[in-house]
Amino acid sequence: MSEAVTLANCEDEPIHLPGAIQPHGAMLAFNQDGTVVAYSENFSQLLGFEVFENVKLRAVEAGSTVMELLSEGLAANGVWANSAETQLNGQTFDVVGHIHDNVVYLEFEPRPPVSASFSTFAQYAQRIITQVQMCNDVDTLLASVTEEIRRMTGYDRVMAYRFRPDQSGEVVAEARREDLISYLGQRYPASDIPAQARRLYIQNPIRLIADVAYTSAAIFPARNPANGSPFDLSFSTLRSVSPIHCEYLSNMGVQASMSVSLVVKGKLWGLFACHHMSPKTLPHPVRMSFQVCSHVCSAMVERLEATRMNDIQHKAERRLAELVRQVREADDMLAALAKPELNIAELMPCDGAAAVLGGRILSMHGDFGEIALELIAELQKNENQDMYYSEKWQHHAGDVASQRYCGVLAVRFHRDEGGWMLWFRMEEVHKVQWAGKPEKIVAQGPSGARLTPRGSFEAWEEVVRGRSAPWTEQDFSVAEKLRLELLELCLNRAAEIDRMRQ
Ligand code: BLA
Repeated sequence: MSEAVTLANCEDEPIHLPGAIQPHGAMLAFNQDGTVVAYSENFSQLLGFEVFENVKLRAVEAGSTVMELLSEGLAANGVWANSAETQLNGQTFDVVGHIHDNVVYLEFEPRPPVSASFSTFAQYAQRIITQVQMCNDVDTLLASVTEEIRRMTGYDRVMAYRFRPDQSGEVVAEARREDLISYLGQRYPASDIPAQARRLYIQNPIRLIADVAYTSAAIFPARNPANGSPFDLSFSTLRSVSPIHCEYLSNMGVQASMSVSLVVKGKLWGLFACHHMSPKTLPHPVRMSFQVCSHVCSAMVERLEATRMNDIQHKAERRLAELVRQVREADDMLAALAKPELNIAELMPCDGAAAVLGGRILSMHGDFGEIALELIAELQKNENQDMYYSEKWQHHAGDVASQRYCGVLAVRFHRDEGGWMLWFRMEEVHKVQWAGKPEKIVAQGPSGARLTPRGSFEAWEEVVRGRSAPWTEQDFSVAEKLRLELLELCLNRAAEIDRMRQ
């Protein structure tokens, strides 16, 4: 790589072109006629025979299983992935093949000693799938799968990491060795898993890092002679790891990791992230059974989320209809919008609300008189603005406590009499607390404290300070429906009063 990777430029690091692999395996790259175009520098040491650029692999050395796998890849028309198990250099290897950009790659991974047999792993995978199918909500699903993954693989910590709309993330489930601190509930900024890494995890759902303290094995030659470009290792299982991420893991006390992505509707929805405090790999067939589990989990999450969104919408619609009836039947419209049993704050997730009409203000879940006045004075400067929202509304008045309500959604339903409904959300930082005390176990690396869980949490706080959780389409839709109902009601009432006067 031409430029050193730093905290400032890591969004631009081409992590799919590292020019090297992790040295627990070795790699060969072939062109379409089966000649070796490149090999990792540790190949002969690991496999016990030499390969040369521009020369074909020899069956006497590589064995028939590898030759057959290679022939299959060469015969495929551009899209291919398969693997095989073989004995070479006195040990068992998983040979994992794929094609990318007209290059056939074979990766050789020595089988790590495993405590359980493959049939046990298959049973575990089957159990995960059965459990997943019995879960009725996403939280239970993630909690039970993290437990099962830990039992199945023996990683010291397994977390379910869920992305939020701004691409920041949250640890939503965790199974861990008892002596490790918990990261459950912690938030991390989007930059902890930069965009290019997230893209790769959609294409290639399993990422294994065997030992962060490794010295990488370079690919030779560094560029493909056919086109002068570096080899694109997007789909490789051994792809070398970003030094920044290695430093991040080391600072957490982690020496090996594996993540499995959850992809919902084509988007990276979350990850199962596994940590180990010493070097660790998992055999390819076990990773593959994981991949199946992750597909089943993803499909289930998609279904459960769709059902949940539907339920939320139906509930909101039912509440809205009830509230509208309550308002229609009341003489005092404002009081009817703010009744303790059912009021506008119940229509969407919020930390408080206010209804305003004719100079009267009724607050729900707090006292919003002062904020409401300031906000409305601001909004009424614009004659035509009937709806306004912000996640970071800046107060000019009010005490410190009220300034935490930086999320506002405002809807006007009566122009002449200043009729407004206001919903408030608190600053998110205020609602999320860091519970662990990781400073005690964390050493600082060359990039300083930023690449530690604590530093990372603080980076997230920095990004979201003065910002609430975002308002959603669902929130806008409920607010707008109520606005239209109230507009109509106000018009009807005005018409009635007119009729009575005539
Ligand atoms: C990758 N960062 C990752 C991955 C995770 C995280 C899960 C996937 C790879 C893996 O499984 O290890 C982040 N890991 C976390 C978080 C927790 C965790 C948030 O355990 C919380 C408990 N990382 C940074 C910064 C940069 C960065 C500041 O923190 C860059 C400026 C980069 N992270 C980075 C890169 C990758 C990554 C480049 C991809 C690594 C690769 O696949 O080569």
